[in-house]
Amino acid sequence: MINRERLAKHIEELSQFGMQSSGGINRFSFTEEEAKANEYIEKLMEEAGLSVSFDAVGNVIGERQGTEEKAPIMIGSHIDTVPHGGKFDGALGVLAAIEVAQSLKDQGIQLKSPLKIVSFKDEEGTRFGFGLLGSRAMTGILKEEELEGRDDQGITLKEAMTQNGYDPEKIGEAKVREVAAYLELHIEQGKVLESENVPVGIVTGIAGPSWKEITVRGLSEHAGATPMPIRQDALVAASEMILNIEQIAFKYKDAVATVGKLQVKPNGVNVIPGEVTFSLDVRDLDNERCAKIVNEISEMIQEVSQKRNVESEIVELQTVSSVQADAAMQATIKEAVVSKGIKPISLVSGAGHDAMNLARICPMGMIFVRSKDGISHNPLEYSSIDDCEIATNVLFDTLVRLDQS
Ligand code: HGY
Ligand code: MN
Ligand code: MN
Ligand code: MN
Repeated sequence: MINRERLAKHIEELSQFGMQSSGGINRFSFTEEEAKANEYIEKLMEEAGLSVSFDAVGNVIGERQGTEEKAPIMIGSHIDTVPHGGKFDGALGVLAAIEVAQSLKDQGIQLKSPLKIVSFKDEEGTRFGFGLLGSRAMTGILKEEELEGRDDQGITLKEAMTQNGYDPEKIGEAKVREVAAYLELHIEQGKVLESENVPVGIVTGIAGPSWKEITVRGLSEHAGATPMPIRQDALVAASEMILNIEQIAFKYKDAVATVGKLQVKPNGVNVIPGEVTFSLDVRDLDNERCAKIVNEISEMIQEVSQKRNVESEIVELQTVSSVQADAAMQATIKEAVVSKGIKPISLVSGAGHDAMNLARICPMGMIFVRSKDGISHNPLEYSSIDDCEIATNVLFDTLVRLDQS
């Protein structure tokens, strides 16, 4: 069994790194707040008897030997956040993994398999336009040219890495040789477990995000002296596009599409917007349907541009394939859930996770923890310590079962 008071204390302590007066957390990759949070995680990992290292992109890795020389079982998640994020997204998964290691140590339990606990770098992609940096590097799909992504201050990921002592040319060294299995505990960030009245769930698959950046270029002119019929208003054009994006997404039952960021230039009260840049996030568990939706949106953007005499450019940020969780892993998690007397509920993850990348190199399984009101990416994000304790015990139990299988 795990120690719920210790877990609760660590959730509170970690949440203080990047905490804003609004109650939201800003803890972005390669920032001071994140560096301090990583030091805190490093300390907890060492207390839990793990030998800790930082790899070539800044993943924090805690390792524990097994009694047998074999591929490690990996448990991971992330501690970086979205802007004004909550206390649990990613953080709970990392702290639960450390709590499992600490409990193994406290109880003197030796596993056959080596154990690797990972706090992945930049899962959210808040700063540089694409996410899952750490798990992409660890699974060998991160390319050096991808480090050109810029944050809102114009700093590239490459520059941020260098400023923090990492060599962008060495990202290939982060690639892991082999992993026996990957497990991730994460908050659900949706309403299914709450509606089923269960504290934990078994993830069947993860819908991969497709991100684009759209720039609409019109003509900045005088707001008072330019008659309506001759305007090339980039913001009105973008607004029509964004409403159409919503309508296109509604056409596909399980798809979602979101415009989360928007910048207007020159952003003056008395200036007709000449240029607007906005983000697009499209998700559907079916990869083909996701591509079809993105295509339909791209065609619509060109049609609206023509009609409104503006130019539009669509830049690819990231497209992550949707993945299925390994059937045997799902079955093992289900055994652990049932052994605790809990109704086994299986569900899809609409949110993306590092597990999507690990699923390409080894069997992957995810354990979901109930989210109050399904809220996430919001300071109101909350999972009860009861549910966190139950889920962490399911994680512990699943690890021991995997090790014995
Ligand atoms: O965007 C996501 O789905 C995750 O929060 N990174
Ligand atoms: Mn402690
Ligand atoms: Mn998130
Ligand atoms: Mn997350």
